[in-house]
Amino acid sequence: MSSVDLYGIHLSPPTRSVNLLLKTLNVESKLIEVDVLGGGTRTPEFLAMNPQHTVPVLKHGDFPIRN
Ligand SMILES: N[C@@H](CCC(=O)N[C@@H](CS)C(=O)NCC(=O)O)C(=O)O
Repeated sequence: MSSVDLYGIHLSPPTRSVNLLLKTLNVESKLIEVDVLGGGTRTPEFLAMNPQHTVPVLKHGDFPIRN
């Protein structure tokens, strides 16, 4: 499997949970820091990826996975 992008922030427990799972499953991933406190989840680009404006979001290619 090619690398996945994890959009999030270390301060976020849900981001850390997903990050731990990726590491446990040996899934190659890159953390893309989102400025959550500065409105980074409310930008048009982020809202297109996750209308619920929350991290974490996993992205594999163009396909976003959010909950
Ligand atoms: N349903 C999500 C919610 C995650 C969540 O609440 N993330 C917070 C940070 S810990 C967030 O992105 N807040 C930004 C916002 O609401 O704009 C989950 O449990 O994974």
